[in-house]
Amino acid sequence: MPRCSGRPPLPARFSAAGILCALALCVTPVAPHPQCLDFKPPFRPLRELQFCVMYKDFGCCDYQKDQELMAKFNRIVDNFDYHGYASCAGYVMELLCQECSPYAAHLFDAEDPSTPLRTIPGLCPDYCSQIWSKCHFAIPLLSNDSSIISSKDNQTRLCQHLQLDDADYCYPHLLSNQRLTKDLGRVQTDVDGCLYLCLEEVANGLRNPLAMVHANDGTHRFFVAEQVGLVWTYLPDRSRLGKPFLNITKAVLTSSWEGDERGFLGITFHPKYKYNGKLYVYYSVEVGFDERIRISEFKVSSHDMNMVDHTSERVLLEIDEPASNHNGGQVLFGDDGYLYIFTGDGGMAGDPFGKYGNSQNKSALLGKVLRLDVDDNEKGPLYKIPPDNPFVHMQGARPEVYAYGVRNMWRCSVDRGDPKTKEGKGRIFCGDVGQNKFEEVDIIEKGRNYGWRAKEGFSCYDKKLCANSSLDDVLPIYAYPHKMGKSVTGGYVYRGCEYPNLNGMYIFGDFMSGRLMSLKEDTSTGTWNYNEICMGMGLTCAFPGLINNYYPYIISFGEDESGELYFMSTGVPRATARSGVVYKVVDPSRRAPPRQCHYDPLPVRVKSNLIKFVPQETLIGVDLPNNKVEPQPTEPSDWLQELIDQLGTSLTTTTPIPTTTRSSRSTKRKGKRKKGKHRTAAVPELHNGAVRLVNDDQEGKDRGRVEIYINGEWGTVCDDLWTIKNAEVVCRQLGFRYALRASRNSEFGEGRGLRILLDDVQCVGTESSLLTCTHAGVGTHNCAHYEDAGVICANSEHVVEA
Ligand SMILES: *[C@@H]1O[C@H](CO)[C@@H](O)[C@H](O)[C@H]1NC(C)=O
Ligand SMILES: *[C@@H]1O[C@H](CO)[C@@H](O)[C@H](O)[C@H]1NC(C)=O
Ligand SMILES: *[C@@H]1O[C@H](CO)[C@@H](O)[C@H](O)[C@H]1NC(C)=O
Ligand SMILES: *[C@@H]1O[C@H](CO)[C@@H](O)[C@H](O)[C@H]1NC(C)=O
Ligand SMILES: *[C@@H]1O[C@H](CO)[C@@H](O)[C@H](O)[C@H]1NC(C)=O
Ligand SMILES: [Ca+2]
Repeated sequence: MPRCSGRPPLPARFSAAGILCALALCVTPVAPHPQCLDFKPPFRPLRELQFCVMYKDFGCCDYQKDQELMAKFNRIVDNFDYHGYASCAGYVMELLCQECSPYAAHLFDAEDPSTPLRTIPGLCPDYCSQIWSKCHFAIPLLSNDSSIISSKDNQTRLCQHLQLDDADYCYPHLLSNQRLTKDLGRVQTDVDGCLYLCLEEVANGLRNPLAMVHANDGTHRFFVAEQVGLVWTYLPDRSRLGKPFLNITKAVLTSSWEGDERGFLGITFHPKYKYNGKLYVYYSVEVGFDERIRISEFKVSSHDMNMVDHTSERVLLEIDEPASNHNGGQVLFGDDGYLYIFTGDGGMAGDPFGKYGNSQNKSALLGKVLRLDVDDNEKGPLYKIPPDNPFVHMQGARPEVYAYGVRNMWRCSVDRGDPKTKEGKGRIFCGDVGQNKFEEVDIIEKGRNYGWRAKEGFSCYDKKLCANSSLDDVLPIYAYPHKMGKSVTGGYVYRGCEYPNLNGMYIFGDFMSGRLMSLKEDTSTGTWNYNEICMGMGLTCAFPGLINNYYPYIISFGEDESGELYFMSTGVPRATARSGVVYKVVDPSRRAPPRQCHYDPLPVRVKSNLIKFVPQETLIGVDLPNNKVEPQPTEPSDWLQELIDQLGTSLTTTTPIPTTTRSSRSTKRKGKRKKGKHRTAAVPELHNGAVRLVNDDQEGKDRGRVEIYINGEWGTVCDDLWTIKNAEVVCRQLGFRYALRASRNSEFGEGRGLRILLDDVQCVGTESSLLTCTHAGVGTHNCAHYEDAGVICANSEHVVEA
């Protein structure tokens, strides 16, 4: 039977679930699927939980949610007499706390959109009968589901309602189910230790995207370079500016043939870019009949922060390229503030130039890591030699040389270091492409020899040079043979905030085999342990927006400003083919606790049109629950939208609202619903801009979270600068005369499951709805649900707050 893994031989796409599985030729094993009610992976709470302590180490509740559950518990048990409390309070607590279970989505049927979200988690029959005998009187306090309440006096019926189809997952059996609890929170693997990760599509339609960089200026923009010589600006919401940041297509030498290694190859921003506007690029050019590589400095335009001043180019360095391959191409700044340049050995095969090749020849700039000081270069030379460059005093050696013996380093990166301890900070990792046997990963150290052409990986290539005792080379931290891949693409040590499991993992790939790989240092021995990376199987990647497949030609890796990891690959490795995609790497087994990874990007002044990002790739090979029910989803993302709609309506418990804007299922997006199901009640037509107040505490209809109806959907308003003027508009719209408070930071709960539709709302106070106030644009936001806005309205100025 074929194995369901993403191993080569090359399919058009890579996926663990694989094409074979999609054709149902092999059975997808059921992988445990921890998932929270907000459809995200579970996490370790930042602050210790007080109530649902069984989920204090790992689960779906942060401190705030835990406090809410405790308050709910207290409200329920207030109704109990002494005996009721003694027999039932423990059960009530257990039932409430299942919202914090790492399997909450499963327990509450959120994963299966063909059934409504449960109000009480799925229970195992034996436990259900205990509950029934000890606390059936409490059922109406726990659920408003009429069919549950009507069966509360009949144990058989009640427990039938509460049971889960999948007996493995029912509460409390799942707690003792080894398969479900083992390694919970760790990256899942297949039997061979291949790590199950997932991806998120971030940008597409790119022509051989070979660098993704950020300016480290607080804007959280990212820039993607195409081999033809274009660099595009993307905003944090992934929309792309219509005009390129840089366009040097005219100067760049490349061609449309597959595998041409020439072109625009590297870009990096000066560490002080925010203050000096400088950036550096590396590209191929033709000068007369010579092919060269050129390293230039540019400056950003003084009147458009999203465009380079194309007249500002200053050429730092040009190096003749004796052949069209092995052009190196990385430029980056080290932690020391110097510019590092990674050249190739000059090309052909076996580094044939000169007596023992370019790489071992310290008088040649090819086959090297160079280091330059480009600061204060307004007057005098464009660069200086850092005084501690290793060969400044060596006769005949080029003083720019920092390390040598490299063949064709393709993609290098600087380790940001452990977020807490800073361990590893400043190390430079590179993938060095091999000749015909081995690919290697190196850590670059000053003055050292990386072996080529004496060695390829750990093995000798030029036997004579290899035997020379003066070689004194640094061995790779990892090398792999050509049956695993034929062209390494160096990656990054993951140091982002969102996926704590990946911290310290060096993630890289292979251009030819499409393999994704990882290395993790065992700090006690200094050795690097290898694990392949697969795409998650079965439901592993079944989270909103995630996919489990990618194009196989892995060209490059990148980090965004906050340190999250991305890679770029294409289906057709030609500088003219628009089939390149940028993917974000995602760990579906665990995320950082909510709020930990929050940042506020600095504003970007946009002077060209914005092109909204439209993802094109989908999750493949996954049999989603509603496929069983009806085989014709109109769009692949249909089930998700349904799920989100459904969760949205059930979470926003219907608060009576003093106008026509009543919460109802008829507010679903048009066309997204399937016929026959979920009959909709007749309600007055909703118009854009209608608002409702949603208040999880049921305190009164004069206060609550503001939810707004726009283009067929309800969403939240999320704004850290929410003002009383805005509140006035909302309150008046709802028939109140005054706004007493503009509440921020989800005082009335988070509108989880709904989209954030408005941000940066600024009203004068007299507008007819929030839509007519200035705002960031429907659906455009840089906030999260914990900033959801609310209001307290009143008909008298003097109402005292409850
Ligand atoms: C059920 O609805 C009532 C009235 O709307 C509300 O007071 C109560 O808190 C709800 N109970 C649950 C368990 O949701
Ligand atoms: C309880 O419910 C079951 C299943 O719906 C039904 O067969 C049974 O007759 C009911 N028992 C009573 C006492 O109503
Ligand atoms: C880039 O510049 C060239 C001229 O040098 C022009 O023909 C081309 O349209 C430009 N491309 C973009 C995307 O602006
Ligand atoms: C080393 O490289 C320099 C510059 O390309 C060249 O002039 C010299 O001949 C080379 N030396 C040897 C020993 O090949
Ligand atoms: C070993 O390498 C050194 C320096 O590159 C060179 O001077 C010497 O001749 C080499 N020895 C042999 C035996 O090749
Ligand atoms: Ca080497």
